Amino acid sequence: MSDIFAELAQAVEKQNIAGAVEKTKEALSKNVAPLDIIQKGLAAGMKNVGERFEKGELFLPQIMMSAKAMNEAMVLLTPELAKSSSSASAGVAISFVQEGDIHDIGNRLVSTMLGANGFEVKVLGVDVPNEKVVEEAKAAKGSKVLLVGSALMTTSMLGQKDLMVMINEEGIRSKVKCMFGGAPVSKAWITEIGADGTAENAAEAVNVAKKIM
Ligand code: HCB
Repeated sequence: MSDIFAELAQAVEKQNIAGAVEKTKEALSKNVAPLDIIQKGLAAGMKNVGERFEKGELFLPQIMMSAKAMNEAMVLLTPELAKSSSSASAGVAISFVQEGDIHDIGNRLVSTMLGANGFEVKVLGVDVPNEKVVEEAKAAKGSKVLLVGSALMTTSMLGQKDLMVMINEEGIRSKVKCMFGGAPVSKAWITEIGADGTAENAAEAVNVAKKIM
């Protein structure tokens, strides 16, 4: 079984878009759990890509192709994750990538997983201004609201602090829970900005979301 995970990771690392799709189909046909395909295979490959980018072994065009390979595989996996969807309403999740940031792979994973676990997910997309997040949170009044923000850059992460200030000033802090994530986000940062939680991956994000709601 570990072979298929290594092959999935390798397809992402080698920017093999068709290969990532084929290996995902193969894994699904062998009844490998969709979440394992993502976490043990595709996302593990993406992690290696990030590390090699940091060492200067890979360049931006290659990363874009790896990201495409991962996203194409996710097209197959998203409906599979939705099949196990629970019908209980865990609340409304407003999901977004912070302003100035277009990294959406992780945010999409987290959004998909929350949707498959009873949350009604509203996806705002990438490069989202805080004003838009606050507007959506206010519009969702009456429901339990969870803000699910992602930031992959140390620069865009600062927007999370601004968002916390803004929701306090707008008087909606008591109505929303705030879960932020992304590679630079740490527990210390969450405490510093007064948010409610963070998670290292999509499965943990579901647990944290349920706990803080
Ligand atoms: Co990009 N990039 N990038 N990039 N990129 C990073 C993020 C760097 C860390 C790489 C580096 O230099 N070491 C770096 C940021 C440095 C910094 O600020 N400290 C960086 C940079 C600098 C840039 C550009 C500025 C490069 C340039 O143009 N010179 C540019 C920025 C564009 C912009 O946003 N304005 C850029 C562009 C790109 C792409 C387009 C080539 C591509 C993104 C494609 C896409 O997303 N559609 C890309 C990628 C892929 C990466 C790396 C290699 C991987 C990110 C990724 O997808 N990881 C990344 C390196 C790294 O992260 N170490 C690199 C896989 C996913 C599954 O993990 O962490 O996103 P994740 O999400 C996890 C987890 O964090 C958690 O669960 C997720 C699922 O398991 N989670 C949450 C996420 N959100 C959560 C929210 C919650 O509430 C809870 C949990």
